[in-house]
Amino acid sequence: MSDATLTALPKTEQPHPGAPDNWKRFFTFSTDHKVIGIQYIVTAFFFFLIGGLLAMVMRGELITPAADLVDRTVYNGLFTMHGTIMLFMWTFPFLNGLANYLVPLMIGARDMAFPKLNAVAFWMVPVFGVILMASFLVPGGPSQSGWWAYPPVSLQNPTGNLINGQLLWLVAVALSGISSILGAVNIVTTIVRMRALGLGWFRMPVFVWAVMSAQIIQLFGLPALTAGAVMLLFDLAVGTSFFNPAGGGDPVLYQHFFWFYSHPAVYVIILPIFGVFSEVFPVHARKPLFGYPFVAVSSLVITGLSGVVWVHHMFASGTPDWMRMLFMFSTMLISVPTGVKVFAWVATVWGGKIQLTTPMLFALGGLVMFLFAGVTGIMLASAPFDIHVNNTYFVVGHFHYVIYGAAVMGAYAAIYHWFPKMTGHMYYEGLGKLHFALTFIGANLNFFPMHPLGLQGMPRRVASYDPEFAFWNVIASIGGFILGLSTLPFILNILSSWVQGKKAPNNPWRAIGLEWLVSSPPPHENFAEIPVVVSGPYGYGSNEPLVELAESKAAE
Ligand code: HEM
Ligand SMILES: [Cu+2]
Repeated sequence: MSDATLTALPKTEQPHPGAPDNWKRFFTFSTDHKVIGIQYIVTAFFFFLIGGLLAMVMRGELITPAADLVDRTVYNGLFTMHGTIMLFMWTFPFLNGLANYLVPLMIGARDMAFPKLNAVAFWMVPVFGVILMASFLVPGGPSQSGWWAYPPVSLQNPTGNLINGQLLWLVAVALSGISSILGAVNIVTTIVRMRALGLGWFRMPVFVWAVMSAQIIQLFGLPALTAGAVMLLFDLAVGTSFFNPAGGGDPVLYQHFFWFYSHPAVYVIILPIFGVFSEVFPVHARKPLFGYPFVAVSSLVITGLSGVVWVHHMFASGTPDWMRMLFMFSTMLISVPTGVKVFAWVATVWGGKIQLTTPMLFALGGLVMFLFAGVTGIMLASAPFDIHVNNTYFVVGHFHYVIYGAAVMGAYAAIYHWFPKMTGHMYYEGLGKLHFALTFIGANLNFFPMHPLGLQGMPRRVASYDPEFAFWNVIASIGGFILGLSTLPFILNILSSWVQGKKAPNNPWRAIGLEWLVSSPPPHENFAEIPVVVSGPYGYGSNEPLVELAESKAAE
């Protein structure tokens, strides 16, 4: 090991004295990236279930044209909290957890660059989670202004109380921004500074590339979102007028703050999922990733372009035509690096020895749904079409195909793929396949009907609708309930196999990658000796060893 590598190691490389070695450590202020990773993931799933329950109530409401299950105010609170929880409490914490768990292992490091900061960033999540949930209890209930919180709606405060749902919402979102910035500083520093000897940029797994690209977006984008949230908080709580038109403020300015971050945010979500696809396909098709350097670099290209597309959310906000043209063009450009990735995955799977394990099924299902979302995304990027379907269910259909179809399916693929490594146990394949079947059928039944509904003109964010929309809504609701049901085999599988599942070998998939060279679950310090990497990450079918030290171990 070189001196440079040695000095780059964090001070925590010794096992923490007295750290409990059982489930209790997940309830401590642990600085072990693996414990923090699992803490994030489990917390995220807890909120995923809450967000899902709210969605079930909404689909229950929408199964009939009348607003008969909940009234309109409650419905507004439901979609606001559903969207907020799914984005800020589920996807970001989940992906941070995955990155936390995998990145140090994949780059041959013993921990993150700043282990204590890592723990602080995680423990903020339950704190702002509680703040957000508390808004169900305050008079007036949770915020009703949607997860985008546009003023002037978000400045209304009908109860007149200082502590109201919107205020709690803004505090939680601002804290979430700060927590994610801390996480991003840590993850980017770790990847840039702490790679094992020999792990040059073009020997780095695509997942690591993708996580780094996503976290760079957090660094430039989140300050805008957080500033916007804090300014809105001031307008709401102490009567400033940054965005309040009544006092001379500009509500559209808020939209710029918001979307400057919130469009790139979709790439913060989707890039690591692209990373998951890029890891799962080569392993379960037993082939090298096609066009590896292009797939790796396309992540950074997407990061760059993502910073110049936000106005496509404002085509209908009085945006001048020349600006619409510009942002229409930049939005469409993103399909180029995205297409590079999709092409590479298809070429990787093509003619491979495909093993239809649960992670592979989820990755393939996610890819199919992402392709569909890509088509509707390009349609939306075209300003004339977008203005036609703006604020209809077409948009809701599009982003749920992305966010459920690609991101949630990809998240499940990741869980099943790395579950043996994380827990040291195998999951049950049969339950996994049942989970996949219910998810895939449920998601398509739920989200496909939203496209015809949108084209027919059904507006989004409504609790009741014209009876002509009933047919597709019934189908969507049935799909929604199937989706809700699909989480049961998942939870059953994870809990029971974690407790009593078959013991997992160190490398159950015969995969290539540093994380598969350590035991399952990995020891506290990850690597007894930091490996020296001597080849690229996807050498399936070639006999090149990945690392010098591990040749003997890899044989087991
Ligand atoms: C990659 C992951 C993606 C995610 C997570 C995502 C998510 C979303 C969300 C949440 C919205 C709704 C915003 C609102 O509430 O008004 C939206 C709208 C939109 N998306 Fe995407 N999207 C993704 C990819 C794309 C792509 C690849 C394109 C174009 C090539 C695209 C184009 C658009 C456009 C133009 C709108 C605005 C529609 C409107 O007028 O409301 N999206 N997307
Ligand atoms: Cu966007």
